Amino acid sequence: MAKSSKSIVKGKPASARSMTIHDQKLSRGEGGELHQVATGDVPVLTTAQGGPVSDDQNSLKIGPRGPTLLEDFHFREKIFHFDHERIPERVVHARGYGAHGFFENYKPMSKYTRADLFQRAGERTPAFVRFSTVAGSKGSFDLARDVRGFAVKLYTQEGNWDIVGNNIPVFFIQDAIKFPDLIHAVKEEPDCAFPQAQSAHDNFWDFVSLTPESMHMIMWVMSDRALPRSLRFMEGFGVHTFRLVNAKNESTFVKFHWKPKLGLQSVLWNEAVKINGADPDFHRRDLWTAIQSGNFPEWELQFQLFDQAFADKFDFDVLDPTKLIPEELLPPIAVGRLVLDRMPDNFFAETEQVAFMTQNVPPGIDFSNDPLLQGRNFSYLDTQLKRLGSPNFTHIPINAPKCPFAHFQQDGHMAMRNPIGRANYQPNSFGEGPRESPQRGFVPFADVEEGPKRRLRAESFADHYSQARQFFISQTEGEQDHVAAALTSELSKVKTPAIRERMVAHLLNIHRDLAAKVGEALGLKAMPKPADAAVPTRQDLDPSPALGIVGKGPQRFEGRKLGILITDGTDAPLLKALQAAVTKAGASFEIIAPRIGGARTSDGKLVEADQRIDGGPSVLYDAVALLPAAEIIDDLVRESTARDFVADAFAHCKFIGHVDAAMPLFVKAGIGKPDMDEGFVNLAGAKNVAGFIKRLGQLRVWSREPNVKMR
Ligand code: HDE
Repeated sequence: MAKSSKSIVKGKPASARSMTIHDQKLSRGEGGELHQVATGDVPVLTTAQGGPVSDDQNSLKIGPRGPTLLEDFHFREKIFHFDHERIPERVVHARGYGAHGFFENYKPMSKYTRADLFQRAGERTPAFVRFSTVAGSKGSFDLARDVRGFAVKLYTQEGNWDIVGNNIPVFFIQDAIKFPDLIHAVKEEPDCAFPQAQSAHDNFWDFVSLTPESMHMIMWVMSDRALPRSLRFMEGFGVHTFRLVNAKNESTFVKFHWKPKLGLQSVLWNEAVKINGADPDFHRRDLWTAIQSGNFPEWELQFQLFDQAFADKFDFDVLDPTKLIPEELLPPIAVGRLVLDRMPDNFFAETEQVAFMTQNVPPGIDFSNDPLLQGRNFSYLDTQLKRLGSPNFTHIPINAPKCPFAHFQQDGHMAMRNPIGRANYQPNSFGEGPRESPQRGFVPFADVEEGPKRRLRAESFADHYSQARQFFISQTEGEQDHVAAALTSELSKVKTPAIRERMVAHLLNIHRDLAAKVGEALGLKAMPKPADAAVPTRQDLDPSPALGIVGKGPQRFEGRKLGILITDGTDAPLLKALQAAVTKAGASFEIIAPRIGGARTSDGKLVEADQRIDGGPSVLYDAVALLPAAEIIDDLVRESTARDFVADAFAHCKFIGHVDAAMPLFVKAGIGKPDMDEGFVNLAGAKNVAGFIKRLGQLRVWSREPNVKMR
């Protein structure tokens, strides 16, 4: 083969051709490649063994064109390490994002629990939280219709306590033995390996339509709860019934709730689909930005406390994780607050390697017999060995307790903490090492259990529809429409007609109107018979307003984001007034302009843009303000992304602040004068700006929804 003339090294020696970029001295090698050479205080690059490296641009070769030599230990080590950078992603909840913070206890809870973190008012316990989606892989998008994981690790003085919860208070299944089936069904189908991060396919709906116990959870995942606007605007739930145990060994049942200080908020499905394209990292970027800018998200921990006598009043079983206790019947009490105030230094080291385990409980917290929880207590330890590769995963700083600890466990892969001294066992007669403590140690609550050993589902777990119905009737009309639309859209992706029908048969047991709406939207030729129900649906359960989102809106724009579209010539005083008012409301804004370099406003100053208009569609904002200059508007209406910006904001029921000059853009986006409802606010004048900000607290113009028919 002829030698390419390019491969023959010509040129002057490296030293003759040096340059400086960003204060870094760079020099060119003989082949023209750039070298960054350590000078002054810059550390010298080394191998993992500590050996200084002379050249990190070229592998060792015979002559300039090879072959490469096996002897090149630096190359071999670098590639070897790279080849092993990945660890298995979580089998569920693979995509997640974590943050550090603290839990602050409001008042002593010693009446109910001896757990140390609840004994003193104002005491802070370090915390790490990881939020996640369930079905998608690590690289999937944030706005999947899915349950969100809400896993909290509290580094208490009596060991780590993990509350490994979700943003939905119930679950799909009642017994842990069904978990692999559920997850196989929802994840991508094994032959074609799609769809990614979506339940809208035959396998999932086949499984759930054959599993009536999942119907309550289906109502939740088809509701707006499965499309949170931000991880900061979600509730969290421990799901199972747990126990609190006090110093007298008395037990109280408890359900854990996390309530976001900024209130709940979700996005519409059409919005979610577009956000996933515009910014697949929408949720993690939001959390990162909030924490980095000092707006620390906060949740209140609340307990629903009850005893056996209270539990016995219900037809359902408090051990059944497909049921909840309505907050109106048992108001949760506030216990403390969780604040997230620091992002991890390194995503892999902390968020990826954090190992949550339901069985991590301190003395004073205990389990119930919920069969799902019992199964989880087995699964989480097992999964850590698979993912982190060694029983020493507690040696990784994110998983290590922050209280003193001592045991005789030793050796194994990557052991970092090795026992010192002679006795690595106990009892020993050398007086070495730790000893058990009947007083301080964890003593399981001594519940009395008896009964035949059988594979059985309790009859008290048999009502699968009553709480599903209660959830549905607790939603506003608009939210009910969203549930119907989500079911229609998911089932429309199901290819097997029998599965669609089977689902509608279940819906008939939940709510006839819902079933009728979905049946019609699917184009069913005839309505099926209602599914066989082990227990008839209770029609007498009252709506529980706590289960909705819109009805308990925060009535403030704090923590939300306004998108402000500007052009050259935008009214500078108006822009400044708007920016100041948004900031004062505790919210943020982004400037969107036709060019990323920014726009020159009416005062001749250049205002930098955060987004070019095609990269900052209105789906990324909670509300928008359109401040184009009249001279530019003809150019702007010709840009389809500008028209989409407005059309989407309208269709997604967002508040739209504007100047008169924006009118042609509305017309081009198909929004006529009669469509301009109370969500349109003319911003001319400072008073109007204040009025606009006040209205933004409603978050959306829900009264517009029936007119836009956005499904
Ligand atoms: Fe999980 N779950 N799960 N789960 N789960 C895992 O543990 C499992 C369940 C939840 O951010 C895995 O470390 C079984 C309910 C969260 O790292 C695994 C069953 C709830 C996270 C596992 C359940 C959850 C997980 C995968 C049925 C809400 C992410 C990787 C009995 C109350 C934690 C890992 C994080 C993760 C098993 C059901 C929440 C395989 C067997 C119910 C938030 O161990």
